[in-house]
Amino acid sequence: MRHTGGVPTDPDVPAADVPGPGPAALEVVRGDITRLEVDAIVNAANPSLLGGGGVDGAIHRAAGPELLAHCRTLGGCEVGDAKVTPGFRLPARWVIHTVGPVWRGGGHGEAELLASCYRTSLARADEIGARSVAFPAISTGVYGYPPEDAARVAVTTLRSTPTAVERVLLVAFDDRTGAAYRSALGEHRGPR
Ligand code: AR6
Repeated sequence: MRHTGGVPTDPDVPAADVPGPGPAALEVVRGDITRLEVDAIVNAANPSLLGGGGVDGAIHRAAGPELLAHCRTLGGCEVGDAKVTPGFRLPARWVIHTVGPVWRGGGHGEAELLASCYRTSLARADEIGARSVAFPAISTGVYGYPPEDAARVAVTTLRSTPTAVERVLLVAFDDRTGAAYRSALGEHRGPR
């Protein structure tokens, strides 16, 4: 018999408070992903995996040159896929590098490719046994994906993907992204 918080539940009747298959906790945090003490951080990389601007540049700077040396051995990464490296000098033990789609108006499979980034990153996190994972707002910077649309894809995909990851941090580097996540999560903050 299943137990929820010490209360016995009928195994044949799904309890209303049984969470979905996704991570138990989805939290919005403001700031620099490279500072976070989590098991794994996700990088919004490009197909070469050899570094770039935005969060990718920040992660490479903080991790040190060993990261680029390691990435050179990986043979790049397809859009929607993800590959793992150590975190080297980062507080995070691992970096999960994923490649988001470039926004081309929304009619070129962008949403499915972005969802695949979140799903595949969770799968990689499960492979390495990560329990806490921080995501940047993949594709919403240089790649031009509208933050509100991207936040909906992120939240919907994370909530519906079976995983052993317990805690996901959605890292907002700016106010617009933070608001987009709160709205996608169904949270509302005071009159503004
Ligand atoms: N911590 C958290 N989020 C950050 C940080 C940081 N330190 N720095 C930027 N962001 P982007 P993309 C936010 O452009 O759109 C690179 O050159 C940023 O404000 O980093 O997927 C790669 O090599 C935005 O909300 O990634 C690729 O060529 C989000 O991270 C290309 O950019 C994503 O913006 C990928 O573009």
